[in-house]
Amino acid sequence: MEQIAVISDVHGNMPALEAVLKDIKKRGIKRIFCLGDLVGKGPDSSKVTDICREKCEVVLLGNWDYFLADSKALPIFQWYRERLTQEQLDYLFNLPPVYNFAISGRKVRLYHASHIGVAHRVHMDDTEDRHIAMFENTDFTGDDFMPDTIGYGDIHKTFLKNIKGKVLFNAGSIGNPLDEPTAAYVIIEGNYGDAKPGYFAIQTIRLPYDIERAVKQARDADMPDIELELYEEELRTSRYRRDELMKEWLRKHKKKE
Ligand SMILES: [Mn+2]
Repeated sequence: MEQIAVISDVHGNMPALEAVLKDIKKRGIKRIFCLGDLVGKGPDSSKVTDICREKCEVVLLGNWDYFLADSKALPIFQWYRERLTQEQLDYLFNLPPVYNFAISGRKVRLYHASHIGVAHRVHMDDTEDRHIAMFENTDFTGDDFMPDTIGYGDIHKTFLKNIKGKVLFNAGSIGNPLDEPTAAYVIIEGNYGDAKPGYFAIQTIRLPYDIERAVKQARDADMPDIELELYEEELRTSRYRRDELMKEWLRKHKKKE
């Protein structure tokens, strides 16, 4: 039997990633799969990219990894782009979208956001139809595998749901959790690669980490004001306010002009 760590949405937050990697090491877990969104939001996209690349056996494409690789990204995102080398941007842009594997007779599929693509969001409280659709094969997922278990990230909230005999879980977020202000990741246990039914477990881990150190690193990095404000508030409260604060910020800056 083996343990696999499934991590997601690190978003340039080094103190949170360090806390999780320390926990994974302490447990003697050798295999780490990452569901994408290594970059953006926090100040350390470059370091996080290098570390995930080195430590993770699988790294999948997230929406931020994809969008930041675009040279025509919105001006507010250029700050993040400038902190990555062209080689890192190419690496991020070319990450695979999906990873399929067998474990204790289960067929597990991992991706960042959904079966449609990295920018198609499915929430925890969406309808059962929307959840069951996540098991379907599409151009994005390929059609050579029929999953009975789906693991994803993107929404920064952990959950596990049994639905029509299938399992849907979310690994949450390491660097920008939006359910409680602790780093989250998931451990899967079973016989990796084995098509024969056997013991299987999915466990969510929550870890407190030094949020004030993460905030200080963001301040020292001279992030754009609005990004810093969002980052600080989300780390401390785990409340999602990007849409709301963006509107407020745009209003304020229009007045000044
Ligand atoms: Mn994300």
